[in-house]
Amino acid sequence: MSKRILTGLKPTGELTLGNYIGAILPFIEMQKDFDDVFLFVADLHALTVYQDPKVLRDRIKRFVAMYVACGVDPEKTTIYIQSENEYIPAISWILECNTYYGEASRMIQFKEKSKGKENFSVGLLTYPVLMATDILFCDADYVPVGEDQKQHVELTRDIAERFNRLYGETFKIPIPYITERGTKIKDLKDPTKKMSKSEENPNGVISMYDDKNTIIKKIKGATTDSDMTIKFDEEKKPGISNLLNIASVISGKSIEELEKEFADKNYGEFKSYVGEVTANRLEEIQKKYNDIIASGELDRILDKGAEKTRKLAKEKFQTVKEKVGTIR
Ligand code: ATP
Ligand code: LTN
Repeated sequence: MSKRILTGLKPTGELTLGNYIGAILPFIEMQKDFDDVFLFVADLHALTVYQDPKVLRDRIKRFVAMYVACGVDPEKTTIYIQSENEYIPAISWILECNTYYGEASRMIQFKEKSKGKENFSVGLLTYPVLMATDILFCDADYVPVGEDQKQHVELTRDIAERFNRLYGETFKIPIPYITERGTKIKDLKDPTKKMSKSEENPNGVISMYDDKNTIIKKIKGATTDSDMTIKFDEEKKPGISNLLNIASVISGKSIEELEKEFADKNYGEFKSYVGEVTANRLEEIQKKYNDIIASGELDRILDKGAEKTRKLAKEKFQTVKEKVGTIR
């Protein structure tokens, strides 16, 4: 029986090399093995923190074009924008009424993003319920996400199980599919934290839109230790280990092969290599990206995705309404 996989990324900043390696590439691999795949732009999730409306509007389309440029096949994958589906927030309200305040407030991401702040939005608290709706409206089987999102998929399972118990079989119980492959890409300037698209210092983050010189310069400037050996050791050598991770994914060589290849080379030579392979890969992707933008194909892809997913969400909304009794 065919299984459905689904994932989304939120447009809170421009896509980074971290998103590419940690989320987009694993998704592309799964695209080969599954024949029913959904990928969307979680723009409603981005609104939980303020976004400049003009920037957000353009960025949503940039995300879609970048998905395709990276290798997501629009003929195979259903690509859509979350906010174009008005049934999603409608279902989400009903699920919110079946979620406990205690469980939502225990989410690690909520605790981290609200810590020390007085005025954060209620949306930051209900964020995982909207995510649950993204997953449940279309009966997704597997949800590929990074380790940080696993707790949200577990909450989704709890909400779905509770709803099914109370109102009868309505939702499929999804399974989180952790895609990290041991590669959490770190910030180049501070290799103890993850490379993040909403990070303010651009020098530690490689954007998917950076040009060749910028990428080479950023990698040259990456923080490394004062030792001289190119060895993978995340604790003692987080900077070099991060560069080894990047180089390994991009070049397709194993970490051990790279360690051998650079055994008697210095950090400068190694950084030049990592900069070169990374810049070449992003240059290829950017060429495709420009072609897609110029082709005018995006609207066709998105219309198709919206039509298919709205139909599914409308049916699920109808079922949910019948189950809870809000129906004439
Ligand atoms: P934000 O800065 O707004 O929190 P982010 O760049 O950290 O955003 P998310 O939108 O939360 O990323 O994540 C999108 C997907 O990319 C998730 O599946 C997440 O696990 C993955 N991801 C994000 N950053 C990295 C990283 N540095 N290395 C590997 N995977 C990552
Ligand atoms: N919360 C996720 C983005 C996201 C998502 C989803 C991922 C929103 N809805 C549904 C998987 C399934 C994030 O921050 N990466």
